[in-house]
This record gives sequence, C-alpha cells and structure tokens, in this order.
Amino acid sequence: MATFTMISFLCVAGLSCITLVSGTDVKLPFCQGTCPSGWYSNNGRCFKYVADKTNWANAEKKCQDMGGNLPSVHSEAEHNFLKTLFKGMSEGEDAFWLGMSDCHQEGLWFWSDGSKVDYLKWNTGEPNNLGDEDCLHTSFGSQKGWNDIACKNSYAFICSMVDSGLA
Ligand SMILES: [Ca+2]
Ligand SMILES: [Ca+2]
Repeated sequence: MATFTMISFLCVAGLSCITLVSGTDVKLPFCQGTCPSGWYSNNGRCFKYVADKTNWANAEKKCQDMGGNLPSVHSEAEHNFLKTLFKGMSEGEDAFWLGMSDCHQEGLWFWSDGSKVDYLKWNTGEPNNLGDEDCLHTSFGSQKGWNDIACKNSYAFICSMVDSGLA
C-alpha cells in the first residue's frame, strides 16, 4: 500500500482535471471534458469510479441506473486508462469489474454495452472457468490482466457511458 499513493488534485479553473499515477509512475491527467461532474473523459466515452464493492450484476445495474454500463475495453490504451483511473481513485487497489460475461453460454463472452469483442487481455491460462466463473475482472495476479471469476464476488468498479456532450 505504501508504494502507491494518489499524488494530487489539480483543479485548474474550468478544466476539472485530476492527476493520477500509473503503474509505471507516469502522471496522467484525467479531465471532465464534456462529461458530467464526477466523470472523466476518454476517447469518446465518460468514466466514473464507484467505490461500493458489490457483485457483477449489481455493479452493472448501478451503472445502468446512471445511464451507462460496466466498461467495455477495445484497446491497450483504454485498458491502461481504466487501470490507472481505478488504482488512483481507490488509492492502490487492483481488481475491478469489467462489463464482459459468459453467463448466457459457457465460453461465449459478450460486453454488457453491446459493443463488439475486438480486444482481449486474458492472463496466461485464463479464462479457465474454475468452479464456474462467468464474469470478468481485471488487474489480476502478477500479469495484471483479465481473469474470469465468480459473478457473486464483490469488487469496486468503474462505469462508462457515451460522451453525449460531444454530439
Ligand atoms: Ca464461464
Ligand atoms: Ca479464472
């Protein structure tokens, strides 16, 4: 825990940015942009950290109640953005939910926001459905990538939604 601390709040007038440190100690700005208050803009979407630890379905429901979903991930850059946002906001925790599940049919993974599965970041040997695992979390183990895990587990999470302010 002592090896990681959120560095600083940097609220320049009107910009609503914070600076968080990535795993490689690179400081990255997270800015509200055209997103609602408390949400951070990245690549056409808005993202909000939610500290409540709950199961996958309740996390997805909470995101939907705010007009979004658990996040889908479509590139290494998006994955790194989410990991840095989560680790910074949670003050050092790693694992959090992502919006993919194979609960409908074993081995068929779908994003809850309906987007195409076009990027994967499974850890070596995952997904292994060990004891029946149908939900996706990330920043798992030494590889800090994806693992399928029981949907009833509890993690904090990030919600994502389309940045409607860009329209
Ligand atoms: Ca499964
Ligand atoms: Ca697994």
